[in-house]
Amino acid sequence: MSQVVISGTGLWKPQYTITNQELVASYNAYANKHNETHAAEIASGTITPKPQSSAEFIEKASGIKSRYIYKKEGALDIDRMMPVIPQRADEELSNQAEMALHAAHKAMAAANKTAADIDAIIVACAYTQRSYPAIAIEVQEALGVKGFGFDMLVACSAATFGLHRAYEMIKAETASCVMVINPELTSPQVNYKDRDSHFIFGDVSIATILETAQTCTSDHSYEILSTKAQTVYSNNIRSNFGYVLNANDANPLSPDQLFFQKGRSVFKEVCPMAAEHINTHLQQHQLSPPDIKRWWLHQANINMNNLIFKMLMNRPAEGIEAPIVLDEFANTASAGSLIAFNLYQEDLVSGDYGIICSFGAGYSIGSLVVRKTD
Ligand code: CO8
Repeated sequence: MSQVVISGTGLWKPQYTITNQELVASYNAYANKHNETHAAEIASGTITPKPQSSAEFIEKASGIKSRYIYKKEGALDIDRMMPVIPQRADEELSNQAEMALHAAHKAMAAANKTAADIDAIIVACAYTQRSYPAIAIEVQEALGVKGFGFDMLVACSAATFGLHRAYEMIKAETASCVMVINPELTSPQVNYKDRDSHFIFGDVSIATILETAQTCTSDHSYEILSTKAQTVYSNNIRSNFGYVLNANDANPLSPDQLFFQKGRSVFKEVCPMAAEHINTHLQQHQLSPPDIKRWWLHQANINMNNLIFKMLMNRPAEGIEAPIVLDEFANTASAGSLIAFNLYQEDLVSGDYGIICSFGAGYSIGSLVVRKTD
């Protein structure tokens, strides 16, 4: 059976950023105005005042200093607290297809591939902006790729689960070269009026090309030894937004329809699950944590990554052993581990082992054990 390799990735960052300081200044001004407007209800105890946010808390609790945002206008406006993304006509490229194409072109250049080489496109992310036609088919059309494309949603693990599907398709010989794209447009689901979650997410797009070792011509490629997926149902991270709200007569933009979580519980429950998952996966290849040269872990919280690394290695990570990209990107839903892979892999040498691992909403955990090729 053919060896499957990752032959190239492409990372696209939006042109706009929001620092913690900017975000907190806007939220605090919004909270002050809200509390002044509702002073009487607050005094009578019918509503609770909005608490203040803090840039220091955000950095210490999460490792996040800044985030990219697809459109900045509106996100910091205290009378709106939501980016302005004008609706496009059906004939125009959708926002997510546009984001996907930026990353796709970079991945194709890194892997030395043209549209004619690609058999299938998977768009995998936490949300797609519409149900159909699939964003993947729109991207396929824009690139001129023959074959097929489909979208899949697995929240934080959409990217790794997308890579699993691509790996299996190549192994099954239903495709020989597959591009997985994660256009994570998270900002429209962020509740910028909520102190506990307004800082968590950023927008980004990343694409990864998988193919058989025989066709690979790129400078840096990684054989995928195997993939491993796990899901365990949890209500601790939820997004209730969906089409049935129409029939529920519910407000699709009310806070309980946007992203919300019990962050402490997620932290406590997911860290041991992820550590055990990684250990089990490595054992399948007679490997143990010290054999791993690079850990491209999910990027939700720096303290989670530090804890998981310590659970596996009994020591803190050094240098770029388990790179953190949260400071620049924040949590980019499924894209985080692949951003870390994109930015921190070229220095590895032939035979070095690495692991890509996502963990989060669902709960869902996905991993790939890889080895740098000759
Ligand atoms: N400023 C100041 N204080 C704050 C702030 C703030 N912004 N936010 C919270 N606090 C307060 C709390 O209210 C609390 O106050 P008190 O003690 O009075 O109750 C205090 O600070 C401590 O709060 P926490 O215990 O909640 O703080 P933590 O240290 O746990 O940090 C985190 C909070 C950062 C949320 C942390 O728990 C965490 O990151 N947990 C892991 C979460 C995780 O992995 N989530 C997965 C996210 S889902 C995902 O990755 C993909 C989903 C799909 C994409 C969705 C796109 C929108």
